[in-house]
Amino acid sequence: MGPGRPETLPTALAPLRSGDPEVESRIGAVFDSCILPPWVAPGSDRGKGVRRAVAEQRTQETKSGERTRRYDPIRVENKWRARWEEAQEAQNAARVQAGIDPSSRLPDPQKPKHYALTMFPYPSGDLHIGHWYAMVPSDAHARLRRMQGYDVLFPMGFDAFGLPAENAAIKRGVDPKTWTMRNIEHMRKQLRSMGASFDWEREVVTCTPEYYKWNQWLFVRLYQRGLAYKKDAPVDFCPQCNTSLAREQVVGEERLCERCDTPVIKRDLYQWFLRITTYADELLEMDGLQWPERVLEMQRNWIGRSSGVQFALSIRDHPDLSFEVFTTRIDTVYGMTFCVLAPEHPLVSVITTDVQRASVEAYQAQAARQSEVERLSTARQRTGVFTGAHAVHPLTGEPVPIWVGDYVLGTYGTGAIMAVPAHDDRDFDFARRYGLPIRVVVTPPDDGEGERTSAYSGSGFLVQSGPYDGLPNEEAKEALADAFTQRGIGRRQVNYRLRDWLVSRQRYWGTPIPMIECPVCGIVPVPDQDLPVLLPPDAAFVPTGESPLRAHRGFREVACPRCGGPAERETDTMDTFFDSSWYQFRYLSPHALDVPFDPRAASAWLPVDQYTGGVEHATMHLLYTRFFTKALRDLGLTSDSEPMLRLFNQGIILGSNSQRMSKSRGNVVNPDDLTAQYGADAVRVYLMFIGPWDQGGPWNPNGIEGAVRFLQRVWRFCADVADSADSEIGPAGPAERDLLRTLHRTITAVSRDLESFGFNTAISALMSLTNAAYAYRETTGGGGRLLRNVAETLALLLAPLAPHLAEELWELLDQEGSVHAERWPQADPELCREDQQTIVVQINGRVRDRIAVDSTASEAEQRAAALRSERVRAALGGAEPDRVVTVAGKLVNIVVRGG
Ligand code: ANZ
Ligand code: ZN
Repeated sequence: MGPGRPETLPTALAPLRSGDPEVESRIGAVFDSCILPPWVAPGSDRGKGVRRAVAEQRTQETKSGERTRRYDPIRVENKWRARWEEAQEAQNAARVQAGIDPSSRLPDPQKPKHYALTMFPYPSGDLHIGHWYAMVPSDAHARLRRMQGYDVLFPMGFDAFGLPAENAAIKRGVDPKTWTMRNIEHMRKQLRSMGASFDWEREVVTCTPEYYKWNQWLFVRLYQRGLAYKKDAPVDFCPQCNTSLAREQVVGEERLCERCDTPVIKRDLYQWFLRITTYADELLEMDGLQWPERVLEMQRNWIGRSSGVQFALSIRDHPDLSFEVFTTRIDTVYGMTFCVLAPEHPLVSVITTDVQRASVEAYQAQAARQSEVERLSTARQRTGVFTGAHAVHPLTGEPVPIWVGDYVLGTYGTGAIMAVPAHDDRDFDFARRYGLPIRVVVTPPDDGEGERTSAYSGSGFLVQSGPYDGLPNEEAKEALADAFTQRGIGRRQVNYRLRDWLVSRQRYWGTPIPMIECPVCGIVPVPDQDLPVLLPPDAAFVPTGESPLRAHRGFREVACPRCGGPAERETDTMDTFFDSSWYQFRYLSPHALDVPFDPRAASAWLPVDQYTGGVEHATMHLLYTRFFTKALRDLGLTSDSEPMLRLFNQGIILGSNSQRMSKSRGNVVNPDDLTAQYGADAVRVYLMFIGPWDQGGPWNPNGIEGAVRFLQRVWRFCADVADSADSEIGPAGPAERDLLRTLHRTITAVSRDLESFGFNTAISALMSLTNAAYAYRETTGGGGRLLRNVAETLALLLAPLAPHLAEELWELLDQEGSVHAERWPQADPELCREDQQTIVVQINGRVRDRIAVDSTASEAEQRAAALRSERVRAALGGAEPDRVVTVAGKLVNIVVRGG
């Protein structure tokens, strides 16, 4: 638990009661202890003098019109950003003086650490409103943690390798590096305009040799540990452009090449893989992770562990041939009425009969153009074609027709299935379409008679299953698995959907894979002292079907590090997800020259305490980085097993017409324009006010005006408070107590909401407080010190949300130092409570107790409180009251007959 939480406060204060003289002194004490510096504490003449002087000066300024009565966000924000940067520089300089490298400093041992990480952007050139929506609330949360006393690490960088840079190079003739670096330059400025508290001295840019050298170093370590290997694997390939394509370049259902609209085909290439499957089971352990359940569920599905039985089917007329199938429902084996091979299954061409050959081959060609996702889509019709061949049922010896169908994937299980249409939806559809028999072998809870309109996948008892008839199907599963094992025709098997991670890209703009192939020595990693393998600046991008680096002889031709003979460099580059799999480590010592990261910094700062970013990364990035952390652990580089403890996924911000923002829809909101017009704080507050952060929502052009008005109102209120000389505290009446209660309840609510990313409700609580303060001032016309307390607290509570304005208010209220260096305010639970009133409790007319209840308590609540009283319960001695009479705010009389 972090410091500054209300729970940690002592609660030894007496309840406040109407007319209680205690109230006066209690409120007085609150004012005394309110967040004023000592020199303006009550009774300090010096403070009074200063304050009076300041007030007079302000009045002068106002009279002479020098001081505008409106908040000017642009001027103020520029002023504070400049000051913050100065202060940051000064702090860094001081650290350097003290022998500490600010970019790799360890957490302050006096404070709990908090590593706040938000997904780093791709340097596309322009920060759009979605970036703001991702980063601003993350910044607000990091700022809250700082004020709560944590030593916060909040870095930022650029995920700078990737396809768009290369495409820009091809399209515009700029080289990818120039394009990327120019974009980064621009985006840094935009990020600064947000007023976010990033630790810029820790910035990483993944396309710099300083960074990617360590990609290569890690790649070699993974290779040495057997976690990286090379094998033939299919890629999407455009026969027209003569190049392999990245997934993003294959568009639409028809799977066309993005550039020329030619249907994409699969081609085998010799490529690098990372053995993420080694960690499949460990990746399923998610106990300590405070991540959204849907992300965990997506990861579980992606990993897709399933246990079942794998067994062989022999083929009629091919005595020497057989194929294996994998099933999770061996209990339904008597219901197998056909089986299906994936179109790419090697046996297809061998067993297909001459009559069927033409249609089978046409089907295979068409299937090669589909993606796996499409093949698995439940919306699609399941299609297939008969091979003309038959398998033999392993238990009954009956012939089973063998089909080819693209709903069976070549890459999962054995690439072949036993089809049980009565109990599997996919098989049911298929059987219906092609008129194949459907045999029920597990009885549904109803009688199972009559024609079925869908597969039954629930549990039941076995029928038409020979010796297994009558067994509950779960038992039959075990019995059949045992029988197959004993008879040597099958075995229990666990399968995963997860595949090893294909990291080779036939692309230029990525980290060169640091491997050399020698005709004598085979694959030889580039020795550490030769790292980084630099990306040559002068490579051609003309797509040739191979990696652009292949055409660069100076890069490709190299002496074998082992035997010195002529050898070739690997010319593929790494998937950019490699870069982002460990960037949270590099932030800890971004300029380290001889290690990828300082292990002391890693053990002090990691794991990340709060990660924020889009849910679109649920399976790729978020799974890869978990895998990397485990691999780094096994390489002895870290002691952590998980990279990020808490994860929050923000929603998506839509156009004002509730559609996704896009240039073609004309509903794009440009944050630069908004910031120039309204200031960053207004944009920040509006974005956080739209709705719950995980839900996003449509942009409302009027909403931003509302945010502006709110900030203006807060400023005006604080400016007025600053201008008015402090009046002594008057008699503390109900109005004062109400405002004080609202103030402390607001502290509680805002603290709770900001901690749990409830920014919208936090802001509305601050709006209510502002309204309450205005209303109080209007009705009472006074309350200088109380209003000052409110103003100061408002500045503190607004600091994470509207950091510039809060800073300005803090200065306006004559406070020293930065508001962001202040402690987060703490609510006094006693002041949060309702006023109390005393109620007399009688049993049969005799007074038994006096209890305190909230003055707003209903009669029912008073009655309940009376019945809870220890004394009353003792006097009742377990007897049930016959009747309870309540006089609101005064008396509860309990009537017990015969009592
Ligand atoms: C017979 C059967 C009967 C099946 C039944 C299911 C229900 P999970 O849980 O995802 O592992 N299958 C096996 N290999 C496949 C492949 N390469 N492509 C498509 N489907 C494949 O799914 C395992 C089940 O999916 C297996 O169990 C198999 O169908 C199918 F009432 O076998 B079953
Ligand atoms: Zn060699």
